[in-house]
Amino acid sequence: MLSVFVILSFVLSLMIYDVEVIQIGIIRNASLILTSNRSSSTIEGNQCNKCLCKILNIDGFSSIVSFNCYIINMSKVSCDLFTRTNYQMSSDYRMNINLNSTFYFVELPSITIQHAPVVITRSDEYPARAIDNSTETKYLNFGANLLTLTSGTDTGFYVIPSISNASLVVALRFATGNDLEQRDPLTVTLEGTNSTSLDIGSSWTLIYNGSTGLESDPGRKSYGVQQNFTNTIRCASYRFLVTSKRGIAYAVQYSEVQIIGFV
Ligand SMILES: [Ca+2]
Repeated sequence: MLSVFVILSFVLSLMIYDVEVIQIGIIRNASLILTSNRSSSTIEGNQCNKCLCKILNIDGFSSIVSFNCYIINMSKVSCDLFTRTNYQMSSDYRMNINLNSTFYFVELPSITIQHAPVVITRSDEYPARAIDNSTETKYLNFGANLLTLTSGTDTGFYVIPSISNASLVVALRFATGNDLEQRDPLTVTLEGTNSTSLDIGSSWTLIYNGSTGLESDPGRKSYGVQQNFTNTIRCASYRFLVTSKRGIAYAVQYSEVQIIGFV
């Protein structure tokens, strides 16, 4: 039987996770005290990122640049929200040690507030940019959005190849983004499924767990070494998750991913 060796083309599904608010930095176990003009908001939820959601859903609060997030109990946090005006009008800034608070600096994206829900658009570096056959475009994911070695890992995307519903993948190839080699993914998992449920309730089978072929930096907007592997599992859909990256950076990025195999 003649097998056709192809680079699979894809119908993109959707991203797994992406963060639109830029978290510039945090100071743990601390709270900032200003003498005047601060607004406080109590959020029902046990995570400080609920404060970010609250900010983005309040019209007129787009100038907020920092906040304290206090953990009240397991199910409730409280946030003090600070604007640039707060800093300009206050003559007293104090950073207090506070084991129940984390202090956040944030930069909000340009947002468009419609009736509902809030529509947030910031960049065109979404998952489809990893499979548009151009190294001029890239997919970038901040993940937890901290300046660490692991930020952006455990993110990825899933795809439904349009060329076949039972393809056999035997190789992959990654290409780097346009800047910041620290963001290059170094290792990745590739999983497959024949389920039609690709997010909640999905069930994935591991096909490959290893290098992206970018250990040796090929330069910007360039392909790494093709990674060949043995696989006998035919699948309808695939999922990539980045498991490590080259250096300390806010995000993971790559300009192209090719899944190579048989139909
Ligand atoms: Ca691309």
